[in-house]
Amino acid sequence: MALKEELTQKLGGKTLQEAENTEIYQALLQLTKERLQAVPAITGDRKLYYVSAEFLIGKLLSNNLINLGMYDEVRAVLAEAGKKLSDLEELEPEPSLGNGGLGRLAACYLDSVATLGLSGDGVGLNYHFGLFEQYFKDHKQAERPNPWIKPEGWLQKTGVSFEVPFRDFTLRSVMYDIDVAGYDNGKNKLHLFDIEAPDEAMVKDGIDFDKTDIPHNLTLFLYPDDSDRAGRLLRVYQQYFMVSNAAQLILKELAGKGYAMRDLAKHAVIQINDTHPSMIIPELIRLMMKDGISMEEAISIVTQTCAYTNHTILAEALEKWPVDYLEEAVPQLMPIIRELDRRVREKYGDPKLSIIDDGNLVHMAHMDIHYGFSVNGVAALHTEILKSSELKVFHDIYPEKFNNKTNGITFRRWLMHCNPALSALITELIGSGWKKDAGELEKLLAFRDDETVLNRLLEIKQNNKHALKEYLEASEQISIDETSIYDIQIKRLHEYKRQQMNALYIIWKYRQIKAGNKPKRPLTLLFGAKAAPAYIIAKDIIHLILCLQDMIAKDPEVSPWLRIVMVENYNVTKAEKLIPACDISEQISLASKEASGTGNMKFMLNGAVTLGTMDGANVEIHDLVGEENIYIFGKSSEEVIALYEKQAYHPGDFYPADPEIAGLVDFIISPEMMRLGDPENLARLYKDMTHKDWFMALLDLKSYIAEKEKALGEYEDRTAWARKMLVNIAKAGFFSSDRAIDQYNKDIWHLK
Ligand code: F58
Repeated sequence: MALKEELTQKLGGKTLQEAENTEIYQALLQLTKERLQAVPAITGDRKLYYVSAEFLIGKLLSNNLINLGMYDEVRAVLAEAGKKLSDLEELEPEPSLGNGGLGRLAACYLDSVATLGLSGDGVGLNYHFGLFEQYFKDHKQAERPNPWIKPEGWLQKTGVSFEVPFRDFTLRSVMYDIDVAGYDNGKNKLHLFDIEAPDEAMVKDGIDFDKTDIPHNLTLFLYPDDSDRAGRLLRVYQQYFMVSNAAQLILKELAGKGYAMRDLAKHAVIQINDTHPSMIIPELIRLMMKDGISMEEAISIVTQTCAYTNHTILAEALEKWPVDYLEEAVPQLMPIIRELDRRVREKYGDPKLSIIDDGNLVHMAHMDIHYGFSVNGVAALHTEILKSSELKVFHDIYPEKFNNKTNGITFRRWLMHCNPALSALITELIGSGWKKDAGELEKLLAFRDDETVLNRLLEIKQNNKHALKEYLEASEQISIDETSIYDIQIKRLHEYKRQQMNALYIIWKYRQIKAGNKPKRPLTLLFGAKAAPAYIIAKDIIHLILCLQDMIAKDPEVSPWLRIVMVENYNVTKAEKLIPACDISEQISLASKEASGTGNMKFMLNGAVTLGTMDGANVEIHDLVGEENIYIFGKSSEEVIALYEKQAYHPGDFYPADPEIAGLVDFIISPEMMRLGDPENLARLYKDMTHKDWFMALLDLKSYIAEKEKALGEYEDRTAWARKMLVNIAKAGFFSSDRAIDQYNKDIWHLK
């Protein structure tokens, strides 16, 4: 049956013209689910299990339509009836199953695994209220639950269920599945485990709930507040629940295919996404021993099955669980972890390599490295830093385990879906081969001096900027000037990402304008960021930005030239609107601290020019596009690492020593700011930046301001700028997640 007839049938005979958008959305959802069902499952003798605490999958309707090859037809059928797919998309809730880059990476990778026709499923948890929903009140972040699960969504309840034993009780699981269709290929699954009796009603007063009631709270939130012991214990319960289910599922599927447990490493590979799933190592060993396999052999099998991806060099982000937490929640794992540690100590005798340290902390990453066969970083620089400093002692004994897999993004979502006009232009210019082989984007370089093409790029950008303006008007009641330059920083709020340095630029610019130095063109600085609810300084930075936003908006002298917008509840859906509209992409982390970044890749692919440090994948972007197509500033990673080693960075060298910098920092606690904002928050942030500044915002501030001004100036040569855009798009092919997954498969997974 033709698509249009099928839709009208689902509308109970109403025509598309007659039906309400909510009805059409339901009909389309049904239809898409049926089509998904008909897609053949990808099978294989060897299978990948990508285990992750986060899968930031975003809305799925358009993504599925694209991958099923129905997108253009659906849009056409709707358009014929005067309806827009984008209006229907608004009705879909965004799953709240992730926090930042790590979770979005997992989602891009599932898309590419299926697209390459590889057999591989995701395994995670079904958080009912997700991370949290952010809203702003009194210039501050506040949090509420994000109840994203609706009766008619993409989740399918399965009959699969396991028992997960804890010290004081056993929980039974329920497995939900989401289909993951490849682009023009078969399908895999995302398995999300839940507890049997989650009690949503226990959450009150924002995101507060009884953290000790594990049988009813385990799957309520992703990353529940870990500022107290109960919160940290809850995270241990969550992690074990996730990996015990994953391990049992993997062994069940293995047996289902008729293979012996001993053959696990031949038929399965487990990618441990950061350390949250690390307990899968002792859990698998435990389950194998229960089945009669010796510990010796179980350890060997598991070591050949597990591979670990590291996403950070921040010491405080590398998980270490106190032994007594594990004894309290999952005592059955402790004898195994102790034995794993004993073997390491016996063999190497170096306490730096141990799994359990002298303070009785279990280092999850250490366990992964000893008892996995692969350790990968997520960008070239990051992997080098792991090898040469953070994990050097491990690299010395296991050089063969270490490898780099520079991150990637799926172009289906981050170009075809979010920027249809640019996709269409690219296809018109170079054909559609790039959709399957992103390297073909380089063919665009043939148009670098073609004024017509360059002008069309500018025109598409302008239309996207207009669309963002309208979106912000409708969704946040904020009005921006579409003739201004859009400069965007969207990412988790963290001091190392240095949103606070961008805020100091705002203060600098504000004072310039006040002093009569009007820019050539207005500037709009957009932010999107959630702060972890217990991360005080991060929340203070949000407070500073929101105060600046308000102060400038109310200043008739400055507001025609400068606008600050912090979008509320930044998520994948908002990223899809912001990125295609961006002129300047802010990637300004302190060099050596951003493992990779993936937003940087999404921006370049959509024709934004990067303003950044030589950090993470920015280094690779720089090498690909060349000096003249990127704006680089700040100290190098070597310089920064040396400063930390010698403890040679003192904010006092810049504050109060440098009067220009001092003037900007002092503004944070100026009378006008203190009147507008909360003096406690502002004073705390001021004190932190002047006495601690752990991520060295003051160190790079002046070169940052200078480089940003340079970019804003060069923006005025519109043709030259459009050429930069074109080169960035043309060189983005390397950052396709299809390339990344192909490398994972060739070097680590060996599927098919
Ligand atoms: C991110 N990590 C890295 N972690 O920061 C980023 O450079 C990289 O591109 C990305 O992973 C993908 O490799 C990240 O998103 C988290 O969200 C943590 C999860 C656990 C709590 C603390 C934050």
